[in-house]
Amino acid sequence: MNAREPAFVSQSRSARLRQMLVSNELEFMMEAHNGLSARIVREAGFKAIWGSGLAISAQFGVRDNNEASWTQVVDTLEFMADASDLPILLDGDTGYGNFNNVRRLVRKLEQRGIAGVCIEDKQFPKTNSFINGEAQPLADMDEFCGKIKAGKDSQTDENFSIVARVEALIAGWGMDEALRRAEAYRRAGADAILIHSKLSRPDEILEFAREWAGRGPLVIVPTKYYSTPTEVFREAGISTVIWANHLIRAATSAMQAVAKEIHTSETLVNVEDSIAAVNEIFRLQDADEYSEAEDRYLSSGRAAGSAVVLAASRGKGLEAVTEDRPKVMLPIAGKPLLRWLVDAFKKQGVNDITVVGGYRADAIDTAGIRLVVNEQHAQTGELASLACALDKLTGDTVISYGDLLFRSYILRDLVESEAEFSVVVDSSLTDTENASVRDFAWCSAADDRGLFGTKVVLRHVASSEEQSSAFAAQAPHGRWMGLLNVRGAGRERLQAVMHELQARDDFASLDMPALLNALIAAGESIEVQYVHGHWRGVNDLDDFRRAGDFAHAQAPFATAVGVDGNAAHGGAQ
Ligand code: SPV
Ligand code: MG
Repeated sequence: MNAREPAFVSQSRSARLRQMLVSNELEFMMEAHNGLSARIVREAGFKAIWGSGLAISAQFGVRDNNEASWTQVVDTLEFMADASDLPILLDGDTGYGNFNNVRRLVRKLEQRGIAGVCIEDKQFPKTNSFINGEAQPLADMDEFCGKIKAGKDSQTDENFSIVARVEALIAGWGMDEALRRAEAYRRAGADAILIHSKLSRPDEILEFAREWAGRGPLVIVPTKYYSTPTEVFREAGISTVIWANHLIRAATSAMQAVAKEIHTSETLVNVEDSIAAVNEIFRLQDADEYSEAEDRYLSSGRAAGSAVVLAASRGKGLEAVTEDRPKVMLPIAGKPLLRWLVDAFKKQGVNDITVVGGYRADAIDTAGIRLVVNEQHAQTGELASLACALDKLTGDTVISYGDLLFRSYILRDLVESEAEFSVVVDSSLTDTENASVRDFAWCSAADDRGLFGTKVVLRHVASSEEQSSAFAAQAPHGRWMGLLNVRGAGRERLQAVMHELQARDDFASLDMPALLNALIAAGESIEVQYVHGHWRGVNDLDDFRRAGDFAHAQAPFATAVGVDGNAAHGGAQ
C-alpha cells in the first residue's frame, strides 16, 4: 500500500507501524535523528522512521553507549513526532535498565505518539554492535523475555509494537543460539524479531530467515551487507528493512565539506549554490503556517502591524540639498529623516515597514524596511506611489508621509484607535494664507478640549488639485498631518476604493487627500485625532533647518528647544 494512500494515513501511527510489520510486502524504514531529518524522511516518501540510537547519540555529539539519557532521547523523539506524522520505531537499546525501566519507557513513548520500540538482548549500558561485537555480553535470555512481557503488559495502545533484537550473531554465539532466542522472544510476546549481522554478505541473515520460516515478522539492518540486492530480501520473506544511519552520515559529509571550504576560502561564495537555501529551511520549519496563524490570531488584538511610507519625492524647495538623495534621506540631528520615522514605528511595535521610493531610491537606507520603487515617480503623485505598496498591506496598516517628525504619543494613540480609519489633524494650523501649507482638514467638530473623548470624523481634506471647494468657504479645523491608520476590515475597503481611483484618467495626479475624500464619499467614517503641534514636516529649507531642533528635543535628556513648534508641511509624495 502506498504511504500516501488516505486509508493508511488516517490510521494511528502505531496501527500503521503494525501493519507494515505484518504485511506481506517488503517495507522500508529510514533513520532520522531530530525534527528536521524526520520531516525530510517523510517528504522523501518513507512510511516510517527508525529512531536510531547511533544517529541520535551522534547528533548530540556523544557515543552510542547510553551516554545520552533516555529522557533526552524521548525529548528528541517528541520533536521528531511533531515534525513528521510518520510512525516512529525507537531504537530503545537495551530498554535503559531492567523490566521496570522498559515499562516506564513504553508508557512515555505512547504518551509522545511513538509507534513502537525495539529492544536488544545486550546489557546496559550497551555498545554499538559494530564496535568489537564479539566482546559484548548478551543479556540472560529469560531476563530479556521478562522485559518483553513487561513492555507488552504495560502498553495501553494495542497497536504499540515491541520488536526484539537478537544480538547472538553479532556476539558470535552462533545460529542455533540466535534462533533459540528469537523463538523465546516471540513466545514472550514480541511483535517482530530484528536479526542483526555485521557481515558484509547476507548469508547468515538469509540462513536465519530460512530456519525461521515465517514464524513472525523479521526486520533487518543491512548497513554492512549493503551491496545485497533488495530483491534478495524480498525473496527471503523479510518484513522490513531499516536504512539505519544514512541521513546522519549524509549530513556529516555535507557539513564537513562545507565547513572546510568556508574555513579555507574565507568566503561563502563557493558554497551558496550547493547548499539548501535559507528559504528551504523556512519551508521545512513550516514558517508559512506561522505567518497565517499570526494573521488569524494576532491581528485583532494588537497595534497596527505594518506601515507604508511614501518617500518618492525629491522635495520641492529642497533641490539644493537633494542632489544625491531623496528628501527622506536628509540628515536631521544626525540621522536621516526616514530613520526617525522608522524608529518611531518600531517603538510602537510596527515592524513591517514598506517604503515607497522614487527619486534616488538607490540612496534609501533599507535596513529594517522593505523598499518598493515607484518607477513613474517623476510623472505621478502620491496615490500612484501608494498603489505600488497596495499588495503589501496586511493586517492593520499606517500609511504615512515620509517627511514627518512627531512626538511618540501621536503614533501611539493612532495605532491604538479602534476605528477602521483614523487620521491625525493638527488644530493649531488653520492659516490658509500660507501658500506652502496644504492638506487643510474640515471635520465634524472643531478641536475642543472640553469635548475630549467625543468622536470627531473627517469631512474633507483639501488636496493640492482642488484648494477651492465647497469647504473653502469655511475656515478649516486644522491640517491633516499625513498619517492614516487603517484597521481590520478597513484595509480591504481602502484597497477597493484605491482600485476605483486607479481606473480614473487622472489617477497619476492624485494625492493622499484625494484618497481620504474618496473614502468619505464611499460612506466610510474616518475618525479624527486632534493634536496641537508636537510634529513637523520637512518641506523647504526652513523646515529642514528647524527640524533639527525638533528632533534633538525628542532625544532622551536633550535640552528642550521649541518642541511645541508649528509645522509647515507641504506633503511628501
Ligand atoms: C542504530 O541505528 O543505532 C542501530 C543499528 O542500532 S546499528 O547501528 O546498525 O547497530
Ligand atoms: Mg542502536
